[in-house]
Amino acid sequence: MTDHQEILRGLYDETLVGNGPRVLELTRQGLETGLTPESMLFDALIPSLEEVGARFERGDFFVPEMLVAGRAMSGALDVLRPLLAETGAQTVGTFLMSTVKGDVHDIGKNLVNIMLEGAGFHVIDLGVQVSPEKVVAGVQEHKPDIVGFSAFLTTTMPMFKANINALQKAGLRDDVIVMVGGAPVTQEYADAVGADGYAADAATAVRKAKELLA
Ligand code: B1M
Repeated sequence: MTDHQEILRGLYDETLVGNGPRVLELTRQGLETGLTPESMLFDALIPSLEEVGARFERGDFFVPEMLVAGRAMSGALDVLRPLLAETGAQTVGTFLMSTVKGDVHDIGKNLVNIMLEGAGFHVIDLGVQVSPEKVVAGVQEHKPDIVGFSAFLTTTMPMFKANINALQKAGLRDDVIVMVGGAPVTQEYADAVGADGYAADAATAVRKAKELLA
């Protein structure tokens, strides 16, 4: 195995067991030896979390294992963030992002934010478990071009509709483009709740956001 393959393998394995310090060390080592942030993300870190999810579904992993794996990934993302978001591009629009009420997952949302920033968007992140009231207040304060909602659980996806209804009630729906996404979300679901756009991953989210603004 080459050094790079060993680092990628290490990143995958150590994320899987939630060894945060080792994941950080390997991320830095990867950068020092010329691995790209994209390769570390898409060839090791994300596949590892997918495996964590698969093990959780099979009953081989429980919430604590998911938690430490998630933390390990977040640590790596902190190191990669400035590199992924490096851009000379001018601001192409303002994006107000949040994970919906009842949902604490934020890694996917953060990755979308990083990619949007890298493409020149000004991103305002309201965080996780964000209520429709906070979304409305955020839109009033920041006047974004696009409002993005992430949901990662089938039980929290209905919050998309609640958020869109709240925007409607506040008279703001026609002022903003609404995008939705997250692991269980589909184009059909996005259409059914009346969102303007959907994307399955961070790179597609950037493409879609630009398309919707054009
Ligand atoms: Co949770 N969890 N979790 N979890 N967790 C999932 C999502 C799950 C799929 C695992 C599984 O069963 N296979 C499952 C959901 C099943 C379902 O409803 N369909 C699940 C469950 C059940 C739960 C709990 C209910 C477990 C429990 O308590 N019994 C609980 C819920 C807590 C809550 O929110 N109220 C829970 C808790 C947790 C932790 C806290 C332990 C931790 C979260 C850590 C964190 O986020 N800070 C965690 C983790 C780590 C996961 C998995 C393993 C990894 C998620 C992740 O970060 N993926 C996950 C399994 C999996 O996804 N395979 C799982 C990597 C990330 C890069 O991908 O999140 O899909 P993803 O984001 C993508 C796209 O979705 C898209 O782009 C992103 C980047 O490419 N995208 C958008 C995201 N937002 C977008 C917005 C857009 C466009 C695209 O436009 C606006």
